[in-house]
Amino acid sequence: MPTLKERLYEKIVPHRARTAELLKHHRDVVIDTVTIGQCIGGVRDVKCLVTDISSLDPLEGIRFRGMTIGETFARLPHVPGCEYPYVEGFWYYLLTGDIPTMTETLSVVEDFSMRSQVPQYVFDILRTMPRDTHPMTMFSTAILAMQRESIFARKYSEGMKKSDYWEPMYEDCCNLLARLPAIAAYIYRMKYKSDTFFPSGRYLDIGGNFAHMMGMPRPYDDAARMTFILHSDHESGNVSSHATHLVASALSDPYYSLSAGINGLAGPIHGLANQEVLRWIQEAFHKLGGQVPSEEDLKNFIWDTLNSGQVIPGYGHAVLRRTDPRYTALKDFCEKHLPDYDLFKVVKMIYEVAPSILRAHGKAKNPWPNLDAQSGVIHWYFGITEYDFYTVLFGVGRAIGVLATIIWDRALGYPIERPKSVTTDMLEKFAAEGGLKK
Ligand code: HAX
Repeated sequence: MPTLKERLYEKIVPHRARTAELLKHHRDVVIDTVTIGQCIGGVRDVKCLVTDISSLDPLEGIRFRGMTIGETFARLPHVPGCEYPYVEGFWYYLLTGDIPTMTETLSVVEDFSMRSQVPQYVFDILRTMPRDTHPMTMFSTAILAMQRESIFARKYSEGMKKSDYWEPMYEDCCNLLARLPAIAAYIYRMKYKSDTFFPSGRYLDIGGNFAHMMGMPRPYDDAARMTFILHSDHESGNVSSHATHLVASALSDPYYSLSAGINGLAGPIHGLANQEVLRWIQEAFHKLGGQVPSEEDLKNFIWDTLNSGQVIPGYGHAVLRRTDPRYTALKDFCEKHLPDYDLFKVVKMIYEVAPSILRAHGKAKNPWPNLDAQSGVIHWYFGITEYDFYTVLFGVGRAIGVLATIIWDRALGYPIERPKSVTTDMLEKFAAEGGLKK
């Protein structure tokens, strides 16, 4: 008698053929308002989400509330003597669409400083986890563990008008955001720095305090500000943002919602790609006996990766069709601070050769790099070579955008999210009847 698992596999094989047939011959058949290709293919390009926090053009890239990356960096108040703006001012801007004055920015710095104390039980929980637990699992667990602090959950159970939902959401989101840098730094120092810690520095902004708690010299504070701002959001359709919004739509509080988003970010073709880039480059170094690869070596290595059925991490994108301007912004930082660093030279060499190889390979719709191709080298340069930590840094940044989004979701009373599913039988029926060709 076949086991359940064997029986399942017998079903999977012919079903795969049905799905492939639908995609090959009936991709453009319209069912209601979407095509069969969109229905099976991860809802690509379907406009069914609203966010004012950021927008994404396939050719231009990201805008934060209408401003390009360059404008965002230039126009928001800067930490005195630093190249990049206050993360707190960026939070103010994302929430309101108004560029804050220095006084308004500093009031958020002070407010966050008051909220930043992480409850001791969070550290205790982290300490009970096996030390080889992935840092993203630790990060997500720490966020979820704080759910008992939720003001939204308490007020909802006490009874609250829908028009008031945004207010405890705001409180929860500020509390959560203010604590994330300390949690991230704690995970790093506990896991990789023999349990040594630097207590939070009062009166420091998020970027400065994070660098301090990580034990990093300047200009890592600026690298942190830049990293957090660039990773904040990429319109709300990406996995981590959408997951956060989706879970929040059930009126789950921000702790449940962000933890879900962070779990999505931990996928290797989403946020974890930044660790994959460094793992992959190190593999190249290792294969070539520790040498910086020549262009020819690198080309062969890229082809080997593709021919073994793996993706080139840091390249391709579901929406973008050009080099990600976040990649360019990170590259500008490297050109200024680490122009002669070997690893940066390799990253640049990959940029020279990978797009034409991906074009020749013929699968990826976008052969250009995304931000993950460039972010890890900065942290590596500052001595954070434990690349499985990189996605946590992404997560601190991503929280800024997605928490701003879910405050607005509640303010505008967006309903619970509930797309409609169809069966493969139904799709085949649409295909047989021809649907409406797009
Ligand atoms: N290397 C090799 N193959 C690639 C590729 C890459 N970098 N990018 C896309 N492809 C392949 C896809 O796997 C897909 O193959 P199948 O038809 O066999 O499934 C095909 O090309 C078409 O894919 P696509 O339409 O161009 O891309 P998707 O929208 O399906 O996926 C991804 C977009 C970003 C997931 C994809 O480009 C990828 O896996 N890139 C490498 C991982 C990566 O860098 N991820 C980070 C993206 C940015 C981000 O979210 N950061 O958090």
